[in-house]
Amino acid sequence: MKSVLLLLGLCASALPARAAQPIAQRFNADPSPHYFATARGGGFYLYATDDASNSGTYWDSTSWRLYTSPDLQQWRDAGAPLDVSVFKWARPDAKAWAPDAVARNGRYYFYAPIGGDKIGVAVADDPAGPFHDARSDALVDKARDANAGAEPIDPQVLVDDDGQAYLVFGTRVPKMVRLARDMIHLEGPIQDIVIEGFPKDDPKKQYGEAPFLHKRGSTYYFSFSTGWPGQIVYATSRTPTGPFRYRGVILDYLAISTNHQAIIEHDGKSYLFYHDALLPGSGDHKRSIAIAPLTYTDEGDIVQVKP
Ligand code: FUB
Repeated sequence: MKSVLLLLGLCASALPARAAQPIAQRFNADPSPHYFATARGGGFYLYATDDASNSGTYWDSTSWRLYTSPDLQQWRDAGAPLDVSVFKWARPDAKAWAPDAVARNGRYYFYAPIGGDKIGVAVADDPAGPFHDARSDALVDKARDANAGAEPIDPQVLVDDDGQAYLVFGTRVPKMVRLARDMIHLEGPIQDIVIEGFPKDDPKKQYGEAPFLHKRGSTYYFSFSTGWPGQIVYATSRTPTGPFRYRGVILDYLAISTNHQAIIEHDGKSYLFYHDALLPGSGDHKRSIAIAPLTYTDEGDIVQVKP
């Protein structure tokens, strides 16, 4: 463990000196990074949309990809821990988009948008799988659940310090719902997330997709993409449910139609994961995940990342 921490210290200072590098030579997108302490030891697990297996004309891959790393620098392609066939209720050609994962109750829960109108939850004893459907139906279903929104995609989960888990998701209108302690049932109604204070002189500052809720100290940070193409921006609140107040830009527009971020903190340092067009042959549907150091001012503002 000590050697992992030492390596992290080294790589955190090394990250700013490098131009943006893809974490793999395989197209991937929509990062969901985590540090998981397993029985085998601790390590980073990065779940992703698998752009390598899509048609190149749409985000129509049907499986997710996993990458692992001891140090955030060297990444190993750990294959496809699951695909949409895990969810028997999903159409076989359902699109597998931006996922998230959470360690809880000694197990690993995987939240998966399926086909643009449902979110499924799978569970495994190991972060590399095998995963199986934790229910026999969707966790969120546009046709079943009130206020699930037009497109319930991009699920992300924050487990707060008091143990309450919050699922955020959605396109164009950000949504939030509490999860039960078993992590596989909704608790209470799905609510719209309110974001106040968007700059009035910029109509493009709005919620698009890629919701991500994280906590630093007693502040809740809600980041998201403003659209297509999108900037990654953020808003903050003193409570997990908001309302959130717009604060600023984390990552400017990239030469790509989507932008999707995740933020993790490890060993006292923060990292922004995002995707960009970084490999030969890149395009809107062939993206690559990269990592950048993320810093905060003394006032808690996020310093804009310039890859
Ligand atoms: O990968 C498909 C979609 O593109 C994701 O669900 C969005 O967040 C955008 O990155």
